[in-house]
Amino acid sequence: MTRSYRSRTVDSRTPRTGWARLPLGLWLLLPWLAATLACGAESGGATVWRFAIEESPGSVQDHFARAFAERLAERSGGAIEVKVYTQGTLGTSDDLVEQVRMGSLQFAMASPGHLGKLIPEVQAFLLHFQFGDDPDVIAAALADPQLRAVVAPLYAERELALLSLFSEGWMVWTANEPLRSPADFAGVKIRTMTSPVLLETYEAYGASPQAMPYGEVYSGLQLAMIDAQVNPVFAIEEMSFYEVNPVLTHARPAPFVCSLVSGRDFLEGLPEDQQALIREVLAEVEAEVEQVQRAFNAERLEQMAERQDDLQSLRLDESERDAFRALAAPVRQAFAERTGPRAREVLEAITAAVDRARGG
Ligand code: 6CS
Repeated sequence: MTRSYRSRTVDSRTPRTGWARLPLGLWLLLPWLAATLACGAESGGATVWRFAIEESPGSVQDHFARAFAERLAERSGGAIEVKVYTQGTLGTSDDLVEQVRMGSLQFAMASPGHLGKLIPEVQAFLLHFQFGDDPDVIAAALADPQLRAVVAPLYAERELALLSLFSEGWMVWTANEPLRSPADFAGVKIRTMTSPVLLETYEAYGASPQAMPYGEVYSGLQLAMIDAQVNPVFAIEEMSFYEVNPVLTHARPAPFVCSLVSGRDFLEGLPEDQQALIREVLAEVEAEVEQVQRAFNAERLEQMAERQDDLQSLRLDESERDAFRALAAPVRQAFAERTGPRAREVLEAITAAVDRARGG
């Protein structure tokens, strides 16, 4: 069905005053600039929204953003255009979130793995061994409206609207040696995302974790500034980490959880029909992306094995996982005590969503 959507942006043909005539010119431009930043730009009559992802072309986030863009364009009859900016184009994950908060970017992928400094409570999604092992349960738990209702206000208080929460597959450890036991982690410089709970988790395993942006990980491994890193299989392939870190250990400690955000004021300022269209499209794309991430993670493991002769892929058994599970439990406890009642509320909401997803 094609619908018509009225653009809310200020007409881009607004008379422009030459820069030579500043400061008067700057004053005349300010209302136009403010409206453009808040609502997106306009191109050939279409409203243009900017959507930045943390990953490269061909990634899970890329699929999500492009499916979102295509459906919005189609169902708005071309009135809405979404421009996708891939990894590194507009800065690091932290930069993207700041741009959304400021209104210069309308949508961004914002992984809790990098959001912990801004919203400490969302680090609840990073704790190990809490979702169980069933991908259907994980997907259903992350889609659970009651869980999202607990988490969304934390985003809103930081000028963000939580639009989606989804899994990109199991986190997998890569290194030059197998990481079968906590003893194997002793002194290993493992790169993590920047949320503090991740550092604490790997410290508990005996490692020497280091936080760094995604775009620096390959060179960090290549130059031996770090020894290991952790990411889903599709990312290990797309970022070529396996070339310099060919031993993959599958401990299934946690899914990679991602959130999609927009600016709170941007979203609330949109007409009802546009907000409804966004939500309708997101529901479809989320369901599709769960299948896409499973396919990407399965296929790319095979592709890496074909390309890299020394690739090893090890799956930990339950007793091996138990050793990590035991060390992860106090990290959860400390997080709950230190981060406060709302973090405990998120933890309880995750547990309840997992129970509901299991049919409990
Ligand atoms: O490790 C990271 O920083 C990133 N990993 C993935 C799979 N997505 C986004 C995030 O920035």
